Amino acid sequence: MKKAFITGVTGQDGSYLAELLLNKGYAVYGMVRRSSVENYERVHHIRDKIVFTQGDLTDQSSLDEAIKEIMPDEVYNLAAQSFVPTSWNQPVLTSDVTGLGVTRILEAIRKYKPDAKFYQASSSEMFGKVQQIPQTEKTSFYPRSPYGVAKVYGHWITVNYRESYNIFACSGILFNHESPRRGLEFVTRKVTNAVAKIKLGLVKELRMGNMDAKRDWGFAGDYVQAMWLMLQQDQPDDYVIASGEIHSVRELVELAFDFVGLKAKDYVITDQKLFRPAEVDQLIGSPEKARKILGWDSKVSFSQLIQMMVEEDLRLLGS
Ligand code: NDP
Ligand code: GDR
Repeated sequence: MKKAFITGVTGQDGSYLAELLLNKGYAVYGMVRRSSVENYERVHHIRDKIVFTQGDLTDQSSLDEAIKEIMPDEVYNLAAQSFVPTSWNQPVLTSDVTGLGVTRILEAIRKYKPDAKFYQASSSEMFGKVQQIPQTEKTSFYPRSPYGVAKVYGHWITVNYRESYNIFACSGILFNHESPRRGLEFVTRKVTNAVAKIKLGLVKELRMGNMDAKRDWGFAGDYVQAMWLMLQQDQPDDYVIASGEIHSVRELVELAFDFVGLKAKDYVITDQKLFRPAEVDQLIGSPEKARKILGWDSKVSFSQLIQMMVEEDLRLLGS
């Protein structure tokens, strides 16, 4: 039985990836941070099937011990301080967790299980102020937040450990992917949750930041398949994972209100406090390489995704 170790297993992607790997017959080990209240919401339905180990990406010895004890065949590094606005409030923490954390886990692999295959959760935020449209594996990086900068470091240290130590290390450059399990502060979930609350009469307005920003959005359940596929290839490599479609935040908001028969203009207020110090105006990825080599494609469309999220938020709030 293959063993997989997931950091960030309590996060959106960690929960979908754990489900996928369990279905494929893997023994799944997940790293969790100690906190004063338990945080297993996204994995509660598979909690008894995962072996949890305590650790933190800022703590080398916990990573060393985890790798030494588990001796995993595959390691998926999904843990990060992943919310872009927080990276301006906590730039040093973000660099430490999201950037240096990658070196720490690679060091643990190099020392104790060098033949483990490694997946790094890189991000389209590395493209930031885009140098090419659409963005591919060859497009230069120009990050626009401390988060984006930390991810560029994580990407290159992954490439470097592959080249220096021959570790089977892959960097998946994933564009925004969402789901009903998305954190409430990210724009899609913030909008679908607010729309459901407005529909149910629980709140009266939705405060938004920059509605002109454009993103390439897909469904998290599709995107975790690409992570696994990367580690099943003969050679380690880096891949852009994207839908290849671009939509604005405004379109997202209007679509979500349309699904419940309301008009966005009656409820949305623009709030300057929600604008970012430096914005990523537009992102659109080319999934060509992933299509050709991994046989991967984004299946759930933008409109299906938003509908799924609105319906699930209505169901959750209604019950
Ligand atoms: P989430 O924010 O939902 O999950 C982040 C996970 O990291 C949580 O399990 C969190 O634990 C854990 N974590 C945070 N800090 C630490 C730490 N210091 N040590 C150990 N674990 C920690 O992110 P997603 O699931 O959306 O994203 C997964 C990864 O993919 C992240 O690295 C993200 O940056 C990256 N990414 C995400 C994209 C997206 O659109 N979703 C796109 C591209 C990249 P806890 O539950 O305790 O907070
Ligand atoms: P992003 O996602 O920064 O792309 O990072 P987010 O959903 O936070 O923002 C997307 C765009 O929407 C604009 N926006 C708002 N965003 C939020 N959160 N709240 C608002 O009220 C709001 N109004 C407008 C933002 O300005 C931005 O342009 C996500 C994270 O998951 C990262 O970890 C990941 O690496 C990237 O996606 C790819």
